[in-house]
Amino acid sequence: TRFNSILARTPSRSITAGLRAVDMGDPSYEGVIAEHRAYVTALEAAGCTVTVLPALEDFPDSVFVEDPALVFTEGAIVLRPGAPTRRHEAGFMAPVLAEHFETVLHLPGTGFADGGDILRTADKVMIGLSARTNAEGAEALQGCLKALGHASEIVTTPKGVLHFKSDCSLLSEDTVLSTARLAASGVFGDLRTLLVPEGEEEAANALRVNDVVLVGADFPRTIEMLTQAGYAVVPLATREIRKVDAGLSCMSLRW
Ligand code: CIR
Repeated sequence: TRFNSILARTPSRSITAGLRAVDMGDPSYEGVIAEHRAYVTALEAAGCTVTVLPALEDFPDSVFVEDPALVFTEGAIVLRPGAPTRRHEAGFMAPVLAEHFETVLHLPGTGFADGGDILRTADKVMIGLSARTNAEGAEALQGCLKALGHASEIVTTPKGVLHFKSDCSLLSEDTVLSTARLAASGVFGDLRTLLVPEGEEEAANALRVNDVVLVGADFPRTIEMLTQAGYAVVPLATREIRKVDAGLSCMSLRW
């Protein structure tokens, strides 16, 4: 799959109050802005047109646009984020999606689903149950995916991992980059898995865009492994966004 279009959102000053499981200190606003700017530049260099939406100060985590929606060339789905402080981000995404897609579906019911829990592979969409995505949300999402023509499968995210995709990313049609703990759960079946070296678990949230793979610059052994395997790696700074449990996939919606 090649991507042409991308949605992103300028980080808000309130990003310093972003959600995190373990407090390693607040991220610096200027630092996050710099990381975001380099990210957008890299996506443009990969051949995509990037629309950068205005910051939403009332929503500290709103820079992470991957979570409130899910997009395909066939249409978009407005999700219902599992974190109470993030729930209204979906309402801000809906009109934006309407400008870009003919078909915009809304997750029915009252369940929760975060985009960070959703991995698209060559033949299906995997939905990871997590503290943010519950069974009701995942099942409702399966209905929306079916309407857009996509088969899906509900799987489990390892305990203590924020999102399914915190621990994996798709590198090509048949290859997944994964942490050892997630791969060990057997969810990937026939897919080839490349494991991130121990101690670099956060590098698993990489982002393949067209001919390049964006990888956190703090993970030299993962960068080396992917380079050896023939991937064109673009290292990007993630020091600040990591303080609020984010990685490279979280900051964009791609189709
Ligand atoms: C959160 O806890 O929701 C944010 N601080 C981080 C979201 C990361 N999103 C993603 O991995 N898709």
